[in-house]
Amino acid sequence: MPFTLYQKDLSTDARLGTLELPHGRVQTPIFMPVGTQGSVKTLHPQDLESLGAQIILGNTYHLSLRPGSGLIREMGGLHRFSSWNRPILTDSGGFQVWSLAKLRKITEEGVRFQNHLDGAYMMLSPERSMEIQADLGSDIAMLFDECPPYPCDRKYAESSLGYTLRWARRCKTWVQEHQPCSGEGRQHHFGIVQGSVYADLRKRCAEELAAMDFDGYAIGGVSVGEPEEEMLRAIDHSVPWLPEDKPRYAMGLGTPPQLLEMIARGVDMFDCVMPTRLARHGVALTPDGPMHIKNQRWAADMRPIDPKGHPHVTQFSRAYVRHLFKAGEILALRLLSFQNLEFYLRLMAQAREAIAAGTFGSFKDSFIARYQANDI
Ligand code: PRF
Repeated sequence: MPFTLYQKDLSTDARLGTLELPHGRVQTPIFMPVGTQGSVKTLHPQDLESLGAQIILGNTYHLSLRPGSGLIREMGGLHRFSSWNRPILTDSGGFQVWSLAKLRKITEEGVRFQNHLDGAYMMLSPERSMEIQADLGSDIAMLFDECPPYPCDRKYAESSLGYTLRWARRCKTWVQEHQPCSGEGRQHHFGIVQGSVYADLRKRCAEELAAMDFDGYAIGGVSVGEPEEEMLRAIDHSVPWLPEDKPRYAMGLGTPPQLLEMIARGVDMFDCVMPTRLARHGVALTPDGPMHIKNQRWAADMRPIDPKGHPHVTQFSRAYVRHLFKAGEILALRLLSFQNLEFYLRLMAQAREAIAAGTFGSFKDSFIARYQANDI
Protein backbone atom coordinates (compact mmCIF):
# COMPACT_ATOMS: atom_id res chain seq x y z
CA MET A 1 0.00 0.00 0.00
CA PRO A 2 1.70 3.27 -1.03
CA PHE A 3 -0.15 5.39 1.58
CA THR A 4 0.25 4.65 5.27
CA LEU A 5 -1.88 6.52 7.75
CA TYR A 6 -0.27 6.28 11.13
CA GLN A 7 -1.93 8.83 13.32
CA LYS A 8 -5.07 10.93 13.63
CA ASP A 9 -5.41 14.11 15.65
CA LEU A 10 -7.53 13.96 18.81
CA SER A 11 -9.80 16.98 18.32
CA THR A 12 -9.86 17.46 14.53
CA ASP A 13 -9.84 15.21 11.43
CA ALA A 14 -6.17 15.99 10.75
CA ARG A 15 -4.07 12.95 9.75
CA LEU A 16 -0.42 12.07 9.63
CA GLY A 17 0.78 9.77 6.88
CA THR A 18 3.46 8.79 4.42
CA LEU A 19 3.17 8.25 0.71
CA GLU A 20 5.71 5.94 -0.97
CA LEU A 21 6.38 7.09 -4.51
CA PRO A 22 8.85 5.90 -7.16
CA HIS A 23 11.23 8.82 -6.40
CA GLY A 24 10.93 8.75 -2.64
CA ARG A 25 8.76 9.02 0.43
CA VAL A 26 6.54 12.01 1.15
CA GLN A 27 5.30 12.88 4.65
CA THR A 28 1.75 14.21 4.85
CA PRO A 29 0.31 16.79 5.37
CA ILE A 30 2.54 18.19 2.62
CA PHE A 31 2.81 21.33 0.53
CA MET A 32 4.01 20.94 -3.06
CA PRO A 33 5.83 23.95 -4.57
CA VAL A 34 4.62 24.70 -8.10
CA GLY A 35 7.09 24.21 -10.94
CA THR A 36 4.79 24.81 -13.91
CA GLN A 37 7.54 24.79 -16.56
CA GLY A 38 9.66 22.18 -14.80
CA SER A 39 11.23 24.84 -12.57
CA VAL A 40 10.09 26.45 -9.31
CA LYS A 41 10.52 30.09 -10.28
CA THR A 42 13.90 31.59 -9.22
CA LEU A 43 15.01 28.44 -7.33
CA HIS A 44 17.64 25.78 -8.00
CA PRO A 45 16.76 22.14 -7.23
CA GLN A 46 19.39 22.27 -4.47
CA ASP A 47 17.57 25.26 -2.95
CA LEU A 48 14.38 23.21 -2.88
CA GLU A 49 16.19 20.34 -1.22
CA SER A 50 17.68 22.65 1.38
CA LEU A 51 14.18 24.00 2.07
CA GLY A 52 13.03 20.42 2.65
CA ALA A 53 10.68 20.26 -0.35
CA GLN A 54 9.65 16.62 -0.72
CA ILE A 55 7.57 16.77 -3.90
CA ILE A 56 6.94 19.45 -6.54
CA LEU A 57 4.33 20.03 -9.23
CA GLY A 58 4.68 20.15 -13.01
CA ASN A 59 2.10 20.96 -15.66
CA THR A 60 0.91 18.88 -18.60
CA TYR A 61 -0.48 21.88 -20.46
CA HIS A 62 2.67 24.03 -20.37
CA LEU A 63 5.22 21.25 -20.82
CA SER A 64 3.34 19.60 -23.68
CA LEU A 65 3.24 22.93 -25.56
CA ARG A 66 6.88 23.73 -24.82
CA PRO A 67 9.29 21.96 -25.08
CA GLY A 68 6.90 19.04 -25.84
CA SER A 69 6.42 15.84 -23.86
CA GLY A 70 8.06 13.72 -26.60
CA LEU A 71 11.25 15.71 -26.20
CA ILE A 72 11.14 15.36 -22.40
CA ARG A 73 10.64 11.60 -22.79
CA GLU A 74 13.68 11.45 -25.11
CA MET A 75 15.67 13.43 -22.54
CA GLY A 76 14.96 10.75 -19.94
CA GLY A 77 11.76 12.15 -18.38
CA LEU A 78 11.01 15.28 -16.38
CA HIS A 79 13.12 14.28 -13.35
CA ARG A 80 16.26 13.84 -15.41
CA PHE A 81 15.50 16.82 -17.69
CA SER A 82 15.07 19.20 -14.73
CA SER A 83 17.59 17.55 -12.41
CA TRP A 84 15.04 17.06 -9.63
CA ASN A 85 15.30 13.57 -8.19
CA ARG A 86 12.48 13.64 -5.66
CA PRO A 87 8.80 13.02 -6.46
CA ILE A 88 6.84 15.08 -9.00
CA LEU A 89 3.06 15.37 -9.39
CA THR A 90 1.72 16.54 -12.75
CA ASP A 91 -1.63 18.23 -13.26
CA SER A 92 -3.63 16.91 -16.18
CA GLY A 93 -4.07 20.08 -18.22
CA GLY A 94 -7.81 20.64 -18.28
CA PHE A 95 -7.72 23.33 -15.61
CA GLN A 96 -4.89 25.21 -17.33
CA VAL A 97 -6.76 25.10 -20.65
CA TRP A 98 -9.69 26.59 -18.71
CA SER A 99 -7.61 29.40 -17.25
CA LEU A 100 -5.11 30.16 -20.06
CA ALA A 101 -6.21 29.02 -23.50
CA LYS A 102 -8.39 30.93 -25.94
CA LEU A 103 -11.52 29.63 -27.66
CA ARG A 104 -12.12 26.57 -25.57
CA LYS A 105 -14.68 24.04 -26.76
CA ILE A 106 -15.61 21.01 -24.68
CA THR A 107 -16.88 17.91 -26.45
CA GLU A 108 -17.25 14.31 -25.37
CA GLU A 109 -13.87 13.62 -26.97
CA GLY A 110 -12.05 16.25 -24.88
CA VAL A 111 -11.23 19.95 -25.01
CA ARG A 112 -10.35 21.74 -28.23
CA PHE A 113 -8.57 25.04 -27.71
CA GLN A 114 -6.21 27.61 -29.14
CA ASN A 115 -3.02 27.62 -27.12
CA HIS A 116 -1.83 30.83 -25.45
CA LEU A 117 1.64 30.77 -27.07
CA ASP A 118 1.03 30.86 -30.81
CA GLY A 119 -2.74 30.45 -31.05
CA ALA A 120 -2.50 27.03 -32.76
CA TYR A 121 -5.57 24.78 -32.47
CA MET A 122 -4.99 21.77 -30.22
CA MET A 123 -6.93 18.97 -28.60
CA LEU A 124 -6.48 17.58 -25.13
CA SER A 125 -8.37 14.41 -24.28
CA PRO A 126 -8.27 12.03 -21.32
CA GLU A 127 -6.08 9.59 -23.28
CA ARG A 128 -3.72 12.29 -24.55
CA SER A 129 -3.35 13.79 -21.06
CA MET A 130 -2.43 10.40 -19.57
CA GLU A 131 -0.03 9.75 -22.46
CA ILE A 132 1.71 13.12 -21.91
CA GLN A 133 1.97 12.50 -18.17
CA ALA A 134 3.40 9.02 -18.86
CA ASP A 135 6.01 10.66 -21.14
CA LEU A 136 6.86 13.17 -18.40
CA GLY A 137 7.28 10.24 -16.01
CA SER A 138 5.74 11.96 -12.99
CA ASP A 139 5.26 9.99 -9.79
CA ILE A 140 1.61 11.07 -9.58
CA ALA A 141 -0.51 11.81 -12.65
CA MET A 142 -3.85 13.58 -12.24
CA LEU A 143 -6.90 12.43 -14.20
CA PHE A 144 -8.26 14.69 -16.93
CA ASP A 145 -11.25 16.55 -15.44
CA GLU A 146 -13.63 19.42 -16.24
CA CYS A 147 -13.48 22.26 -13.69
CA PRO A 148 -16.75 24.23 -13.78
CA PRO A 149 -16.59 28.00 -13.20
CA TYR A 150 -18.01 29.83 -10.18
CA PRO A 151 -20.83 30.64 -10.00
CA CYS A 152 -22.26 27.68 -11.86
CA ASP A 153 -25.91 26.69 -12.27
CA ARG A 154 -26.96 23.19 -11.40
CA LYS A 155 -27.62 22.14 -14.98
CA TYR A 156 -24.08 23.07 -16.06
CA ALA A 157 -22.57 21.48 -12.92
CA GLU A 158 -24.39 18.20 -13.63
CA SER A 159 -23.36 18.06 -17.25
CA SER A 160 -19.77 19.01 -16.36
CA LEU A 161 -19.69 16.25 -13.74
CA GLY A 162 -20.78 13.79 -16.42
CA TYR A 163 -17.64 14.63 -18.40
CA THR A 164 -15.40 14.36 -15.34
CA LEU A 165 -16.75 10.89 -14.50
CA ARG A 166 -16.74 9.52 -18.05
CA TRP A 167 -13.28 10.94 -18.65
CA ALA A 168 -12.06 9.33 -15.40
CA ARG A 169 -13.21 5.96 -16.71
CA ARG A 170 -11.36 6.58 -20.01
CA CYS A 171 -8.18 7.57 -18.10
CA LYS A 172 -8.41 4.34 -16.13
CA THR A 173 -8.83 2.29 -19.30
CA TRP A 174 -5.82 4.02 -20.90
CA VAL A 175 -3.72 3.26 -17.84
CA GLN A 176 -4.81 -0.38 -17.75
CA GLU A 177 -3.94 -0.79 -21.43
CA HIS A 178 -0.63 1.11 -21.40
CA GLN A 179 0.78 0.77 -17.87
CA PRO A 180 -0.19 -2.70 -16.78
CA CYS A 181 2.67 -3.11 -14.29
CA SER A 182 1.78 -2.94 -10.62
CA GLY A 183 5.31 -2.73 -9.17
CA GLU A 184 6.76 -0.13 -6.83
CA GLY A 185 8.07 2.08 -9.61
CA ARG A 186 4.73 2.54 -11.34
CA GLN A 187 3.06 5.90 -11.88
CA HIS A 188 0.27 6.67 -9.41
CA HIS A 189 -3.06 8.14 -10.49
CA PHE A 190 -5.37 10.48 -8.58
CA GLY A 191 -9.05 11.08 -9.40
CA ILE A 192 -10.50 14.60 -9.04
CA VAL A 193 -13.80 15.32 -7.28
CA GLN A 194 -15.85 18.03 -8.99
CA GLY A 195 -19.52 19.00 -8.52
CA SER A 196 -19.27 22.75 -7.90
CA VAL A 197 -21.24 23.89 -4.82
CA TYR A 198 -23.76 21.03 -4.98
CA ALA A 199 -23.38 18.62 -2.06
CA ASP A 200 -25.13 15.70 -3.77
CA LEU A 201 -22.99 16.08 -6.91
CA ARG A 202 -19.79 16.16 -4.83
CA LYS A 203 -20.92 13.01 -3.01
CA ARG A 204 -21.80 11.21 -6.23
CA CYS A 205 -18.47 12.15 -7.80
CA ALA A 206 -16.44 11.08 -4.76
CA GLU A 207 -18.28 7.75 -4.49
CA GLU A 208 -18.02 6.92 -8.18
CA LEU A 209 -14.33 7.78 -8.30
CA ALA A 210 -13.72 5.76 -5.13
CA ALA A 211 -15.41 2.77 -6.78
CA MET A 212 -12.98 3.09 -9.72
CA ASP A 213 -10.15 2.63 -7.19
CA PHE A 214 -7.44 5.25 -7.75
CA ASP A 215 -4.26 5.74 -5.70
CA GLY A 216 -5.53 9.02 -4.25
CA TYR A 217 -8.23 11.64 -4.68
CA ALA A 218 -8.16 15.36 -5.22
CA ILE A 219 -10.80 17.96 -4.53
CA GLY A 220 -10.99 20.21 -7.58
CA GLY A 221 -13.17 23.12 -8.56
CA VAL A 222 -12.22 25.09 -5.45
CA SER A 223 -10.45 28.46 -5.27
CA VAL A 224 -12.11 29.50 -8.53
CA GLY A 225 -13.44 32.83 -7.22
CA GLU A 226 -15.87 31.57 -4.56
CA PRO A 227 -15.93 33.01 -1.01
CA GLU A 228 -13.87 31.13 1.57
CA GLU A 229 -16.92 29.61 3.35
CA GLU A 230 -18.03 28.09 0.05
CA MET A 231 -14.56 26.63 -0.46
CA LEU A 232 -14.56 25.00 2.98
CA ARG A 233 -18.08 23.69 2.32
CA ALA A 234 -16.90 22.06 -0.92
CA ILE A 235 -14.23 20.24 1.11
CA ASP A 236 -16.81 19.22 3.74
CA HIS A 237 -19.06 17.89 0.97
CA SER A 238 -16.29 15.80 -0.59
CA VAL A 239 -13.99 14.40 2.11
CA PRO A 240 -16.52 12.17 3.97
CA TRP A 241 -17.13 10.12 0.82
CA LEU A 242 -13.48 9.49 0.05
CA PRO A 243 -11.71 6.34 1.26
CA GLU A 244 -9.94 6.83 4.57
CA ASP A 245 -6.87 4.86 3.45
CA LYS A 246 -6.00 6.99 0.41
CA PRO A 247 -4.37 10.45 0.30
CA ARG A 248 -6.54 13.53 -0.29
CA TYR A 249 -5.31 16.56 -2.17
CA ALA A 250 -6.95 20.03 -2.38
CA MET A 251 -5.90 21.54 -5.71
CA GLY A 252 -4.58 25.08 -6.01
CA LEU A 253 -4.94 26.17 -2.35
CA GLY A 254 -4.47 28.41 -0.43
CA THR A 255 -3.46 30.93 2.26
CA PRO A 256 -1.63 29.59 5.35
CA PRO A 257 -4.81 29.74 7.52
CA GLN A 258 -6.80 27.99 4.74
CA LEU A 259 -4.26 25.16 4.60
CA LEU A 260 -4.66 24.58 8.33
CA GLU A 261 -8.46 24.61 8.01
CA MET A 262 -8.18 22.01 5.24
CA ILE A 263 -5.79 19.84 7.25
CA ALA A 264 -8.30 19.96 10.13
CA ARG A 265 -10.87 18.56 7.68
CA GLY A 266 -8.68 15.60 6.71
CA VAL A 267 -6.85 16.93 3.62
CA ASP A 268 -3.27 15.70 3.19
CA MET A 269 -1.75 17.48 0.17
CA PHE A 270 -1.69 21.01 -1.26
CA ASP A 271 -0.17 23.04 -4.03
CA CYS A 272 -0.43 26.76 -4.68
CA VAL A 273 1.40 29.44 -6.63
CA MET A 274 0.74 31.88 -3.79
CA PRO A 275 4.11 31.72 -1.96
CA THR A 276 6.20 32.15 -5.13
CA ARG A 277 3.81 34.59 -6.84
CA LEU A 278 3.53 36.83 -3.76
CA ALA A 279 7.33 36.81 -3.55
CA ARG A 280 7.55 38.24 -7.05
CA HIS A 281 5.12 40.96 -5.97
CA GLY A 282 7.27 41.93 -2.99
CA VAL A 283 5.32 40.16 -0.26
CA ALA A 284 7.15 38.15 2.42
CA LEU A 285 5.07 35.71 4.46
CA THR A 286 5.86 35.59 8.17
CA PRO A 287 4.25 34.11 11.32
CA ASP A 288 2.88 37.61 11.96
CA GLY A 289 1.21 37.83 8.55
CA PRO A 290 2.20 39.15 5.12
CA MET A 291 4.90 41.85 5.00
CA HIS A 292 5.00 44.26 2.04
CA ILE A 293 8.73 44.72 1.63
CA LYS A 294 8.41 47.89 -0.52
CA ASN A 295 6.84 49.72 2.42
CA GLN A 296 8.80 52.79 3.57
CA ARG A 297 8.64 51.54 7.14
CA TRP A 298 11.34 48.92 6.43
CA ALA A 299 13.75 51.39 4.78
CA ALA A 300 16.21 51.45 7.72
CA ASP A 301 15.12 48.28 9.56
CA MET A 302 18.13 46.14 10.48
CA ARG A 303 16.08 43.10 11.58
CA PRO A 304 15.72 40.03 9.35
CA ILE A 305 12.32 39.50 7.69
CA ASP A 306 11.63 36.48 9.88
CA PRO A 307 14.19 35.59 12.59
CA LYS A 308 13.05 31.92 12.46
CA GLY A 309 13.46 31.74 8.68
CA HIS A 310 16.16 30.06 6.59
CA PRO A 311 19.75 31.33 7.09
CA HIS A 312 19.88 32.30 3.40
CA VAL A 313 17.30 34.98 4.21
CA THR A 314 17.94 35.79 7.87
CA GLN A 315 21.47 36.97 7.05
CA PHE A 316 19.95 40.01 5.31
CA SER A 317 18.11 42.98 6.84
CA ARG A 318 14.60 44.05 5.83
CA ALA A 319 16.22 47.28 4.65
CA TYR A 320 18.55 45.45 2.26
CA VAL A 321 15.85 43.20 0.79
CA ARG A 322 13.65 46.28 0.35
CA HIS A 323 16.49 48.06 -1.45
CA LEU A 324 17.03 45.05 -3.76
CA PHE A 325 13.33 44.85 -4.57
CA LYS A 326 13.02 48.56 -5.32
CA ALA A 327 16.16 48.46 -7.47
CA GLY A 328 14.67 45.60 -9.52
CA GLU A 329 17.42 43.19 -8.48
CA ILE A 330 16.67 39.52 -9.23
CA LEU A 331 18.14 38.50 -5.86
CA ALA A 332 15.13 40.10 -4.14
CA LEU A 333 12.74 37.76 -5.97
CA ARG A 334 14.91 34.80 -5.08
CA LEU A 335 15.18 35.71 -1.38
CA LEU A 336 11.44 36.32 -1.06
CA SER A 337 10.65 33.06 -2.90
CA PHE A 338 13.01 31.30 -0.52
CA GLN A 339 11.34 32.92 2.50
CA ASN A 340 7.80 32.15 1.39
CA LEU A 341 8.37 28.53 0.42
CA GLU A 342 10.35 27.94 3.59
CA PHE A 343 7.42 29.41 5.52
CA TYR A 344 4.89 27.11 3.82
CA LEU A 345 7.08 24.03 4.23
CA ARG A 346 7.79 24.89 7.87
CA LEU A 347 4.05 25.29 8.45
CA MET A 348 3.48 21.76 7.17
CA ALA A 349 6.30 20.40 9.36
CA GLN A 350 4.77 22.15 12.39
CA ALA A 351 1.34 20.77 11.48
CA ARG A 352 2.76 17.23 11.31
CA GLU A 353 4.42 17.67 14.71
CA ALA A 354 1.19 18.97 16.22
CA ILE A 355 -0.82 16.04 14.83
CA ALA A 356 1.76 13.62 16.22
CA ALA A 357 1.39 15.30 19.62
CA GLY A 358 -2.43 15.29 19.36
CA THR A 359 -2.52 19.08 19.64
CA PHE A 360 -3.30 20.16 16.09
CA GLY A 361 -6.53 22.02 17.01
CA SER A 362 -4.82 24.39 19.43
CA PHE A 363 -1.79 24.78 17.12
CA LYS A 364 -4.13 25.82 14.28
CA ASP A 365 -6.02 28.33 16.39
CA SER A 366 -2.94 30.00 17.80
CA PHE A 367 -1.15 30.09 14.42
CA ILE A 368 -4.17 31.72 12.74
CA ALA A 369 -4.70 34.23 15.57
CA ARG A 370 -1.10 35.41 15.33
CA TYR A 371 -1.03 35.43 11.50
CA GLN A 372 -4.26 37.36 11.20
CA ALA A 373 -3.34 39.91 13.85
CA ASN A 374 -0.77 41.00 11.21
CA ASP A 375 1.23 42.58 13.98
CA ILE A 376 4.59 42.84 12.28
N1 PRF B 1 -8.67 20.55 -11.66
C1 PRF B 1 -7.37 20.35 -12.08
N2 PRF B 1 -6.37 21.15 -11.66
C2 PRF B 1 -6.66 22.17 -10.81
C3 PRF B 1 -7.96 22.43 -10.37
C4 PRF B 1 -9.04 21.58 -10.80
O1 PRF B 1 -10.20 21.72 -10.46
C5 PRF B 1 -7.88 23.54 -9.52
C6 PRF B 1 -9.00 24.20 -8.84
N3 PRF B 1 -8.65 24.83 -7.66
C7 PRF B 1 -6.52 23.93 -9.49
N4 PRF B 1 -5.81 23.10 -10.28
N5 PRF B 1 -7.11 19.36 -12.90
